[in-house]
Amino acid sequence: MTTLASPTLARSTKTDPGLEAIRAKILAGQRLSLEEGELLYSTPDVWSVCELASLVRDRMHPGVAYYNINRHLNYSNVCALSCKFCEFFRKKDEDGAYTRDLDYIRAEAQKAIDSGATEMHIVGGLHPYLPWDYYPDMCRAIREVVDKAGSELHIKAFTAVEIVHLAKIAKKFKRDDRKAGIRWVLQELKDAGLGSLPGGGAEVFDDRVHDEAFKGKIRHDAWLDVHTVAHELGLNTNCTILYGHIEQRKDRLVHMDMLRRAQDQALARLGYTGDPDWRKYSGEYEGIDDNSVDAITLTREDSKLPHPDMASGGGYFQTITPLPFFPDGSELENLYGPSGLENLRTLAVARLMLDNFPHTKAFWIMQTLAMSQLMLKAGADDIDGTVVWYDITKVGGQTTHQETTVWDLERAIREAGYEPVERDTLYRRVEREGKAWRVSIR
Ligand code: V47
Repeated sequence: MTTLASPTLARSTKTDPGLEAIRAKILAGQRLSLEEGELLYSTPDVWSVCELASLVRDRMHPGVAYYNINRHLNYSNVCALSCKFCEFFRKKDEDGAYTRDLDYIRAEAQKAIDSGATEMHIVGGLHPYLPWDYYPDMCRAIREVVDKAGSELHIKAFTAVEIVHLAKIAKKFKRDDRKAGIRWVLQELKDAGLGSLPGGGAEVFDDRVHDEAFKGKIRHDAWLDVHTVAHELGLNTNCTILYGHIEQRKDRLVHMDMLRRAQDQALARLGYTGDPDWRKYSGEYEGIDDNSVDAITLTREDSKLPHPDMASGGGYFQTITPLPFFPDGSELENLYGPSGLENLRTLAVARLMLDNFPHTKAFWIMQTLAMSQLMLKAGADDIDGTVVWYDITKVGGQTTHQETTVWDLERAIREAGYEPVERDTLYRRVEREGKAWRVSIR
């Protein structure tokens, strides 16, 4: 005779008493150690992990969840690299390879404005032949269209990987002073209209995984350098973690750890003060070279979140977006990719470990809108936007046209129990009358 409940299910419905010490630290707004992160991953009590993440998320963003009206644009899928996890890239003369000219980009900017979008999110492959000028020209072309329309459109563009590539093709890259070339590129792009950096290209900050799955791409130190320089220039940035392929859960935790240390530094630069005593309760600390700044957490009820309109301006990480690996069409097609519960857990762990990140995003394109709804109760406060075109992953046989409506985004958020808030790229509330919009400062 078969029993109804499997042992695994029965176990997962129990509350794990081992999480109580972690709960106490979370309630006190204290930083969790890597060992505590490992417990969040190993406990069968995944629902308590989600509940703890939800508690933190609700403290930081009571009652609301964010979305935006945006368009993603991939200017070229031609890439000098051949990352094993990537299904997007093509070689220059391969079938399906494309590179958009500036007229195409102008037309996309016009369509974005016409649809009332507040953001264009632009990334591409590491094109071996496009000249440096193409990139600032692309930003300027968009700005011209926007100015002519008397409108506004935030350009969130170029991953850290592309920025280092641009420093090389602009002949500004020096091995002995990497940051100087990065600074030059970012300043030029900022002057041309770049508003912030997306979080792609981070993958997993681990050398073994790097060498096996995305050899040739920049390592974690260069990725972090790009974001640090962007912060120093007053640009806000975002970050991702690509999980569920050949990495270990421990690698994900180290990745999160490096990100929060980089954010400590960004926040300290903006005048936030940290907790000099955190190492006393955090145990042995590994994973990042620079321990010179104290831990700064933003998860207490009275924590003041960084905001683009504060006196010092921007210059910090806004959002962590965990990206679940999709094997289809990639060189790692033999792998399964993460399960639904692993997606929920990783989102929740990211919310709990990245205690100094204002936002946690469930990117609906990769998580599905249905799963993103659940993630709003597991730590996420943002589900990204209307998107329209997306070429990097095509979940469940989708085409590049992957669009959702404001109605669907708002419905998903409302059903999950939150008030939907339209935000701009910098998380300011948007006030809208049809296609016309402006940001309101709160
Ligand atoms: O960098 C590539 C990932 C990223 C696959 O900053 C894959 O707000 C899963 O970074 N399966 C690009 N993921 C997307 C990205 C992003 C998306 C939404 C919002 C933001 C943000 C950033 O997609 C790449 C890579 O890590 N990726 N191939 C794959 N097969």
